[in-house]
Amino acid sequence: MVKIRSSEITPEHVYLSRRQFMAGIGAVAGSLLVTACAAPAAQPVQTGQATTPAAPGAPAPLAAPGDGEPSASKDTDELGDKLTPFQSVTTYNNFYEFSTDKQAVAGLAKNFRTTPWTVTVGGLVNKPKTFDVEDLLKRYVQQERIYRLRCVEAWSMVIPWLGFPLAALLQEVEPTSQAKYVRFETLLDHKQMPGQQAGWYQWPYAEGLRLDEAMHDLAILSAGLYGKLLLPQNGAPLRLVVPWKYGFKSIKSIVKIELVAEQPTSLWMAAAPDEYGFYANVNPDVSHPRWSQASERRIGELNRRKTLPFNGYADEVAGLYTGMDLRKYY
Ligand SMILES: Nc1nc2c(c(=O)[nH]1)N[C@H]1C(S)=C(S)[C@@H](COP(=O)(O)O)O[C@H]1N2
Ligand SMILES: [Mo]
Repeated sequence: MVKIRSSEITPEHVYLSRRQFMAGIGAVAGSLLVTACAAPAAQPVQTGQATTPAAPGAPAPLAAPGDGEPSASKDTDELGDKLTPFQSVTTYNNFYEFSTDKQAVAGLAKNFRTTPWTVTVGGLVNKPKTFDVEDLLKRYVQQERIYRLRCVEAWSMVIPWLGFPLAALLQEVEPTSQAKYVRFETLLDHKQMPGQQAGWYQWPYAEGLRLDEAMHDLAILSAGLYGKLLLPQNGAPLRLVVPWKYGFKSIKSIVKIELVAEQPTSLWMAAAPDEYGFYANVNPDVSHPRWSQASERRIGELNRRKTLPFNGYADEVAGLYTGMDLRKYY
């Protein structure tokens, strides 16, 4: 398993300052928080260790969306690329359930109800379970992961997510030996999500990963960014983030996770099979039928930049695809 770079782990002081945002922390021992959060920094984290549930009662170190200033432990990613401002991350969004107009999403999603919210994890597992999102946030240490997000439309951002490895949740439900893929589904609720009234897509939004991709430490479930809980437009209360794949794989507002034997069909594969494949790994050498993927526009920058294979995470993830023709499996 790949090790998390130390640059991707939130230093202790960030948790401590974030802690000040939290209401009702009161008597919870600071030492408990420090122990839980300092552990990963002290030693390289293997997937197995990262999945250790947080100590019982350890609070989720996230500020409510309206509370506190957006904060991150660094202003750049590990390549030195600047973080995309909070303002851009929260006002330029793809979330077709609300609108196909990126700048209209935030307003339309403003009153989206994200509590209470449960995520059902089932299918080919020994221990199917429905989790309350709030419990998940207490159960696993929320790590900061500064990742590049590369949309298939050839724009990109750098976002300081807060989340935990998807592997932690999957290990807890114990996939059976027949489980080969993971399928994810977004909430279906056309009253709250006006975009779901449009008949062009097969709602609910669905996505999938191969099980070994899903178990990779870089794949996280995120409930926050910039030190705060996610706003609805970014996929509250819980969304997937798979940084080496095009952004559409990072499905928002998840209600269901299912372990399955066959490769799932995503909303985009069903809508345009010639344009969107199952793998969707960021690849400068495989053009979209209607545009090149060789370069991209980083939000906030004037000049285009070169697109990196696997969005810059090739060292970590290329091994998942050994022997596969990436022109065919796009
Ligand atoms: N349910 C759902 N998830 C989704 C989408 C969507 O329309 N619906 N859009 C995807 C696309 S195309 C991108 S680029 C990212 C954008 O995430 P962001 O708005 O948080 O930057 O979300 C992805 N997840
Ligand atoms: Mo996207």
